[in-house]
Parts: sequence; structure tokens; C-alpha cells
Amino acid sequence: MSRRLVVAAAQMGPIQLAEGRDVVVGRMVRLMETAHKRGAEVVVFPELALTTFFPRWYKEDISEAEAFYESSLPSNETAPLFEAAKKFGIGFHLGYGEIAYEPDETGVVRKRYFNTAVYVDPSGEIVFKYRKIHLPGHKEFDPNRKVQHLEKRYFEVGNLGFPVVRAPVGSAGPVNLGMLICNDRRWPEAWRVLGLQQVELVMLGYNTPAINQDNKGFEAHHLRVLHSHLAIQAGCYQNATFGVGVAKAGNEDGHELFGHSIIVNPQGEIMAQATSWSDELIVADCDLDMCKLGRTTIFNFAAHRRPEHYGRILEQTGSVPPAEWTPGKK
Ligand code: CDT
Repeated sequence: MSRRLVVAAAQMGPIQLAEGRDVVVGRMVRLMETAHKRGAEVVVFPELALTTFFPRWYKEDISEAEAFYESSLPSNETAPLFEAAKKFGIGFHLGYGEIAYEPDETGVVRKRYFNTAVYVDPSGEIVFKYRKIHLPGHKEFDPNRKVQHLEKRYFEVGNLGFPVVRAPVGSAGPVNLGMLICNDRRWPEAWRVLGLQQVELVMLGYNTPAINQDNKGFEAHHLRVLHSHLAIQAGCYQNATFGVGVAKAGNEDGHELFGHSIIVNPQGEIMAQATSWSDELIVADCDLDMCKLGRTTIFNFAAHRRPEHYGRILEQTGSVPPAEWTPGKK
């Protein structure tokens, strides 16, 4: 039986601060319709796809930002996405800000905020959820930055690990699905945890500013895109998986996010790439059996991994200076 799956990346143009969920969801439904017309069986939306990238806006009290989060899925406002999935027989991946009432590490139930993504089956059932682990940016207002990046203020570190779930998707039958969110793509450890669960399709959305405010605004634009692609292509190759990296793009609230959404195969090759900074759908016909080559040869983990030498990866967070060699000293 063929394990071919037509995958769509639904890049989204900017969502302005004042733009309502109804308008955004309408845009997303149109992208799903286009995906269906182009034969796609799964569509991947960006990180925090329902609103502007709100961590750029400082609020002293997080509760003032609650309009940017969802406390249930589906809700009245997001129901059209679930209806479109049913109508078009298409699964979808959605990134959103999540409010959850859950016990924390001390067992106390409280209101918690996460940067979350779900994969939804065409039936409307949520198959699984991932909460972003590598939160970039800072927690407090930084007067030295022209644009804030307050993810550490608005979200807790995800508490669901890096799950991979085998679920039927389109005509391919069961597919090993995994998710990463934006900054996670730059961390090989995250990819490898997915690879160790034989992931075949990594869905990841991003909102990446075109300007590096961490370096007083300087980093060449082409390098910003190169680093995003490099990370996704390497992650796919080294873990023998397809990957769909989907941007929110363009000038949002006066600040630029780069696009360049891509679909990548397990060889690390780009199969499709967005060329606009607007709502744009790209599709690729993925032969999931391609994942076998890497997994059974150069990245046959069982045969070649040496975890007994990877201790530092778990023991250390920051880097430490190396041992020094001094001439003539044994
Ligand atoms: N949203 C997100 O994770 N963006 C980061 C850029 C952060 S710059 C402080 C990214 O890695 O693309």
C-alpha cells in the first residue's frame, strides 16, 4: 500500500492587533478550502495563528492579555475550523495561546498559560497536543529593545514533553506525527527526542522577527532565513522525517516577520517554499516510506548512537570552558 500523503503548509500574512478572530478564522477556512482543492490531506498553520504575535506587547498584568488566549477548543470563534476540517476531510495543525486550569508542580490547580499546538483529525477530535518548551526572549520589559519578545512572561515552559503519536492521516494510513513550535526548531535535542520515537512528519509553526533585537537589531536578513531553513533541514535529515515549517509573515503591528515557509523531505531537501509574505498555501506530495532509508542506514539509532558519551547533554545547561592544553605539561 502506498504511504503517500499530500501535505499543505498554510502560511499566514500578518494579523494586526485590532483584527478579530472572525476575520482570521475566515482567512484560515479559505486556506483549508484551497488546500482541499489542491488535494491536501493535512494542513499546518503557524504558531499563535489566531492573533497577532502578542508577546511583542508588554502588559504589566498577564490577565490583561487574556484576549489573546483560548480557554477551550473548539470555541464559538474557532468552530468554523473544525467544521471545515469535517467538510473537506482534512486534518489540521493549529498553534494558539492556551489557558489551562491544571495542577502545577506542587499539585495546586491554578490558571496556567502555554504556547500550544494541537493536531485535529477531520472528525474534529483533537488527536494530541504539544506545549512549547524552548521559550525565547525575556520576562520583563526591556527598555533597550525596540520590540519586546516577552514569551517568558506570557507562557510557562511546556509540560508535555515532545510527544509523537501514530494516527491515521488521509490516504497514507497511520502516520507518526510530532510537533515543535518556532524556537524549538533550533534545538537538535528536540528533534532527536522526536526521532527516537520514529517521527515521520514534524509540524511546526513560527513567528520569527526579520530583525534580531537581541543584537541591537543587527543580523543580515538572509541569515535569519538561512538559520531557520538550516535548522529545519538538518532536523529532518538527521531524524529521517518530513517537516513542515510554517510562518506568520509580513508587517504585523509595524514589525516585520519573515515568511519562507517550507516543506522538507527526510533527505533535508526543500520540496516546496512560500514566496510571499501573505496568506499562501504550498503543498508537497510526501512518500512517507522515504523515512525508512535514513532510519535504517546512517541514522539507524540502535546501531550507531552512543548515549554513554552524551551525558553532558542531560547534565549541563550552559556550556563550560574546555580543558586547557599547556605546551610541555603532561
Ligand atoms: N516565536 C519564536 O520562538 N521566535 C524565535 C525568535 C526569538 S528572538 C527573541 C525564533 O526562534 O524564531
